[in-house]
Amino acid sequence: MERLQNLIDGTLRPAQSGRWLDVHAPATGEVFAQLPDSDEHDVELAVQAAKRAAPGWNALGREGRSKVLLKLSELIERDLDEFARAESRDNGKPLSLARKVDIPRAVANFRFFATAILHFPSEAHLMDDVAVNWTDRQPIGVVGCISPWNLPLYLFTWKIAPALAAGNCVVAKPSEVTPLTAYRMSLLCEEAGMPPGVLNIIHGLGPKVGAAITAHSGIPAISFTGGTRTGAEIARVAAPMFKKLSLELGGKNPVLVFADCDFEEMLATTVRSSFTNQGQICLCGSRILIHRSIYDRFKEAFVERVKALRVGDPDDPASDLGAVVSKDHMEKVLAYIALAKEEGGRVLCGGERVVLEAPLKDGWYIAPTVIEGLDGRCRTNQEEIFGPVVTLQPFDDEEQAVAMANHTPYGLAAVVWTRDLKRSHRVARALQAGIVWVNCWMIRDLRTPFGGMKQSGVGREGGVDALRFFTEAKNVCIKL
Ligand code: TXE
Repeated sequence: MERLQNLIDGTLRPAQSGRWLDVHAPATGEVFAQLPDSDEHDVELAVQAAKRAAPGWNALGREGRSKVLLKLSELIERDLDEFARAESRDNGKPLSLARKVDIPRAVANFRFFATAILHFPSEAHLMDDVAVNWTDRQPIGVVGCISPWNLPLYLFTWKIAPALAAGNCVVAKPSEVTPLTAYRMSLLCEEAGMPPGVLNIIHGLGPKVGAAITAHSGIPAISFTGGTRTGAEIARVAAPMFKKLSLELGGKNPVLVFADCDFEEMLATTVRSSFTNQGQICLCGSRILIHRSIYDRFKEAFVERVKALRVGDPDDPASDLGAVVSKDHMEKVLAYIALAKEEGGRVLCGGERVVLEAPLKDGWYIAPTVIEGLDGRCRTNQEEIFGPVVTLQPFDDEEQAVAMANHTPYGLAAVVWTRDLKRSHRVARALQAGIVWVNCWMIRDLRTPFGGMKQSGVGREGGVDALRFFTEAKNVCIKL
């Protein structure tokens, strides 16, 4: 049984507690590894190491730090297939998806910020002949990065890459549900030339390790991605400590399908935006709003495509969906399907656990599920399910569509399907979302601001937004 280790001060080690937690493979439900059951004592060691390493890492300069991050991206790319297999085994997602999306994006995250830091601008403001102001953007020092289980290495690196590029040292906590690829990456840090203490990875439970990072007075900034409830708990602890916070939380994203859309392109993309990664992407479109004039045509065509999706062995290239990430999560999603039926929803396809042949019969699989007939205000249409479940709702006009789309506590992403250019501008600007895709989904330019509003989060990641989050801006005013 492989035992994953923490990375602290450049060395791999078990938790101080000497205790271990089980790691499960969602495809079979079996335990395949163990991770350290760390706590505040391990976090304290990591913070001390990071503090010691920070001056040297900053002094390395942008070029020096860029070289280390570029090397790390090359090493992950060199071992892409091994990382993809590990990600698929740990998360339950199809191997094909891990190969095509998760790991290439982790490589891109390091590569992007390794070069972005070289062009990270500062500003100057000349006050005629009185004074000149320049903005000094210095690294914060030691920062905390806490990430979720749905896109494990993709989101883990999305945080630590800009933090490191900006000159900070990091105390990072991957999800205890999917620790494997963060651990595999920690094995490459020395080869990448990363000095000890620059990146520290502490494995373990959120309420122990994540909470200790959040509460530690030596970590003045926290970047978190995960559930809205956990985000609120982190904010409750960090706010009175005046910590800088970046919170990327949940979503209940609408897909608005107008009658004039390119139907075939919309249909193919909407199947993807509904069920990619078993619907476990906070950017997935879980509420599909369709103009009444094409509602029946959409319903028939969409349900036919969804029924043809294969739920199967994540290693099988023919599988469109793999397993959901944990037994608890499977039960949560199935409970939401039961709730939808209680609320009067009609299940048009899916709606149940899928039991595969041995050795996968104990794995956590759910059939892609489409539900209609629910009111927009019911819990099923208001709460984040975060699984392979979408609802269909008709609308009669643009104003009603926007009102329905905006009527949830969340505001992360939205998709608009229309050929009408003026409508696309009107609707995109009226939607309460941090990201709006028009006639596409999941096209991502890493320079763009990424994040949500309302209960979907605080702050933005990506591009200069991330580099500004991980630096402190100081205005220096010099008399001429
Ligand atoms: O979240 P959790 P999950 C959302 C997604 C879904 C959820 C799934 O919509 O709702 O996140 O991720 C640690 N103090 N997004 O269930 O439980 C925990 O150990 C500090 C949105 O994992 O919040 C894990 O490492 N840390 C996002 C991490 O927090 C704590 C994209 C997340 O765990 C903690 C991905 C605590 N008290 C998922 N409790 C987006 N907007 O991009 C737990 N943790």
